[in-house]
Amino acid sequence: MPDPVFLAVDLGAESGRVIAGRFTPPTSEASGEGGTVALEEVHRFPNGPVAIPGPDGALSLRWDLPALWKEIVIGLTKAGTRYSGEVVSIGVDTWGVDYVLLSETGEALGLPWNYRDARTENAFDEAFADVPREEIFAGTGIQFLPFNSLYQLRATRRDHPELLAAATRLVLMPDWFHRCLCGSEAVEFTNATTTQLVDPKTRDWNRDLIAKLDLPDRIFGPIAAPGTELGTLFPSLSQQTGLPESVKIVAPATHDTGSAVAAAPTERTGHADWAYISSGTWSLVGIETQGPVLGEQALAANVTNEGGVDGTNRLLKNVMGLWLVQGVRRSFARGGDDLDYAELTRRAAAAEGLVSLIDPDDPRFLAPTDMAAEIVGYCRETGQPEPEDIAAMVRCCLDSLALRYAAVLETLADLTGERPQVVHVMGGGCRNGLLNQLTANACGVPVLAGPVEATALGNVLMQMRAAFEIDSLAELRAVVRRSEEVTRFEPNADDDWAAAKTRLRKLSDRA
Ligand code: ADP
Ligand code: LRH
Repeated sequence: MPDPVFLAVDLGAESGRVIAGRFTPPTSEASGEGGTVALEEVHRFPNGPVAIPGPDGALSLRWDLPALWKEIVIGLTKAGTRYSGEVVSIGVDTWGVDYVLLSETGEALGLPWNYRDARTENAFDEAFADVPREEIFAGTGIQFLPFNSLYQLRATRRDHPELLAAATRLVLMPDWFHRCLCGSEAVEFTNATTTQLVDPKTRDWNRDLIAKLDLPDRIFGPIAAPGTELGTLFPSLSQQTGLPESVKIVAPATHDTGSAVAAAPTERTGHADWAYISSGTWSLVGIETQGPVLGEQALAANVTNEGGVDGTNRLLKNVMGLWLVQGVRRSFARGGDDLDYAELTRRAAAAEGLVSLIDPDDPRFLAPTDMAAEIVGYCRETGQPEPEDIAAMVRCCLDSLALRYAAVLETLADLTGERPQVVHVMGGGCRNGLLNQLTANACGVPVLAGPVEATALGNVLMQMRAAFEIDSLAELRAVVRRSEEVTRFEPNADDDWAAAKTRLRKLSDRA
C-alpha cells in the first residue's frame, strides 16, 4: 500500500500552486522514528489582480475567480493522473482579508475586490466615525490596515449597498474554493481573524462590533476550526480530475501565514524566544504567543493578533515585503529589462550596501503605478542619492526590509519582554540569500532559512493530522524538521548597521 498523498492548493498574490505532500508514517513504534513529508510541486501558475473598468470607466482591482479555478482544476487533474487513488484529501489556503459574497443560492455576487484597490483609501476615518479605534482594537486585537475586510465591507456598504442587501453569506477566498470543491460554506477560523471582525477572546464573530458598523449580521456564518473535514469532493470534479470520489476536503489553516507558521521548523513551540518572517509578497514578522497581546501599548505599536492552530496567537506586523522587489522588476521589465529573482539578487549583492534607504511601510508603496519611480521620488524627497540602476534599486529595497524587520522585532520585544534568539525565514522569499544575510546582520541573531514552501507544507500537515493520530503542533513541527533542510546565516554587522537603524527610524518617524 503506497504512502498517502495530501494536496495543498496554495494561492499566493504572485503565484498559485498545487503541491502534493506524501506522508511516510513512523516506521514502527519501537524505532522511535517519527514520520516525514515529501513535497512535490504538481502545478504552478501566475496570479495577480485584474483591473476592470466600472460603468464610469474607473478601474477597479479584482481577483479573477474563474481563471484561478481553471488553474486549480488543471493542478488537480495532473494530481489525478500522477497519484490517482493515493490522494486522501485536499485543502486550500490563500492570502487573508479578501472575500466573496454569496447569494441565497450560493452563487458569487460578482468578482471579489483585490485588497490593493483604492476604495479603502479613507477607510479609517469613515469607520472610526462609528466605532472608535480603541474599541475596534480591544474587540479584535487586529492591526489597522486599510484593506482589512472590515473596511472593504464598509466600502461595499457605501458604494454597492445592493450587493450587501443580496448577500446571505460572506466567505473568504479559500472558503470560496472549498465551496467549489464540496459545497461547504464554512468560514475557517485563522483567516476569519484577518477580517478584523473576530473577537480574540471568544474566537467567534464580534457581533456587537458588526452591529455598530452597520454590517448585516446574517452574512457571518459558522466558523470552522483548522483541521475540520468540510465534505467530500463533488462527483462531477472526481470525474473531471480523475481523483477518487472518496477524497475529503479538509480546511487547513486557510490563512497562508497561519499555515506557514504552523510549519516553522522550531523546537521551541510554546516559547516566544524565536521569531519568524513569513516571506513572500508580504513579510509577516512576528512571534508566537499563547494568547492575544492587547492594551494601549499594543494599540500604539499597531501590532496584530492573528489566530493560529491549537489556540496559538501570532503577534506580528505586516512589512511591505518582496512586493517592493516585484514592483521594481515590473518597472524595469516595461523598459525591456526583464530579470529573474536570482539574477536581481546577484546584482543587488554586487551593489554597495546601505546607501539609500526607504521606509518600506510608507503607504505610497502599497499600490504605486511605477515602483521604481516611486522609490526614486522617495530618495529625492528625503535628500538621499537616487538609485541609478536596477542593482542599486533592489539593494535599497533589501537593506530597507532587513532594517525594518529588526525594528519590528524590537517593537515586539518591548511589548513582551522576550528577545528572539533566532529568526526563522520561510516562504519563497527565503530563497533570497542576500536578504537572509542582511536580516541576520540587522537583527543581530542567526537566521534559519526554510522551508521555501512552508505554507503548502503547513496546509498538508493540518490535513495529515486530520487523517492520522498526531496530537500536537510540536509534533507537526518535528515532522517538518525531519523532512526539510534549513540554511543558517550568522550575523555579521559593522558600525554602519547601527547608523542605518537610526536613519531608518528617522525616515519612519517622518511618515
Ligand atoms: P506569494 O506566496 O506571496 O505569491 P512566494 O512565497 O511565492 O510569494 O514568494 C515569492 C517571492 O520570493 C518573489 O517575489 C521573490 O521575491 C522571492 N523569490 C523567489 N524565488 C527566488 C530566487 N530564486 N531568488 C531570490 N528570491 C526569490
Ligand atoms: C500574506 C497575507 C497577509 C495579509 C495579506 C493580505 O500573503 O495573507 O497575512 O495581511 O496577505
